[in-house]
Amino acid sequence: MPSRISLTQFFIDEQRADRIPTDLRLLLETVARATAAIATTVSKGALADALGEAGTENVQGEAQKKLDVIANEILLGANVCDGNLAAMASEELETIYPIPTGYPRGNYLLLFDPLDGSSNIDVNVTIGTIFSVLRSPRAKDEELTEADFLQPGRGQVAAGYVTYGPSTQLVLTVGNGVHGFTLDREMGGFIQTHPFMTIPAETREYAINASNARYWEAPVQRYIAELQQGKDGSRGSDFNMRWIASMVADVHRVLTRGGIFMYPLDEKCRAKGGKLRLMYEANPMAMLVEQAGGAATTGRERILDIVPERLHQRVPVILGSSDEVERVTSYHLEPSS
Ligand code: AFP
Repeated sequence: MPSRISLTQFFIDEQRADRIPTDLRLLLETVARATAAIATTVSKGALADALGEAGTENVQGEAQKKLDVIANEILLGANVCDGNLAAMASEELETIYPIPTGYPRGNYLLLFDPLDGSSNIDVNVTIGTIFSVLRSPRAKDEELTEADFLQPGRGQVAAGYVTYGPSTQLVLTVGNGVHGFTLDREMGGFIQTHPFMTIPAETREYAINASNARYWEAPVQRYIAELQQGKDGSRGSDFNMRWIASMVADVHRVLTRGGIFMYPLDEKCRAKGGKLRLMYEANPMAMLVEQAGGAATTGRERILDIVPERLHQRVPVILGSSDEVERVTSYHLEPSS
């Protein structure tokens, strides 16, 4: 067995190398502990009465599952009192959640999708939590507004996700590569199992919801048609397709063995700007993918350069192995597109 370090040891090493300050380290440890608690509930499933509908809707008009609500409450509750945050924002909350008066305030903003892949909860397929950390632009005694969160993703100081699958894995970056950790339930903590994850530039695997094919724009139609023609077409090689319908699990596969993941702009989601949320889905995943040597665009621009206009803004997402992302992006940028 290779010798392995705990998440705490990893953070201490990063701190000693001056790559993260103490307050960011403590914040990320709190997030990790919260996700371990979510993992416990996820793994109990029906035994914890955690499956099924909550009977409520979130701000996006989507029916909430019980686990959406439970995961959101665990993350809010764990992070409210540790003194490292100025405010939080969640897919499940209409607006921002400033740290209430009476609790110490810190220097960071935490954004999260508490439970990504809700449609997979009841069928026992991998789901996850996605998070992003930004610097607060305000002094600790100043009130925050939603506008303080609207920073381009390139300003993230940390980003990560946790997959609740056959094992629970935390994948994160603080700007020095991407590191994967597996939850050891007996020891009660995360252990580094995947140091410096990298995405190969080339791939023969793609992920897209093909049932939307008739709504896609011409560059996506062209790209996917070429992949499907395989070795009989211009690409001269066969491509395989996978679609889990939990972004967190599809991106985890890309980070583990390469691939391209796409939720592009289409006629179905054009009015909303895309399907996936910029601030707590696309941005953290784009930072992780770029840190792992991959690329992430909307088809027309780098995701991390987008200046957000709204907290719950949606964007098209194309990310993964750089050769493929660059190819499909170049199709979008051709003058006829
Ligand atoms: P939830 O936010 O409801 O969990 O939706 C999951 C998701 O945003 C993302 O994780 C998937 O990639 C995508 O939706 C799946 O969308 P389709 O239902 O169109 O396959």
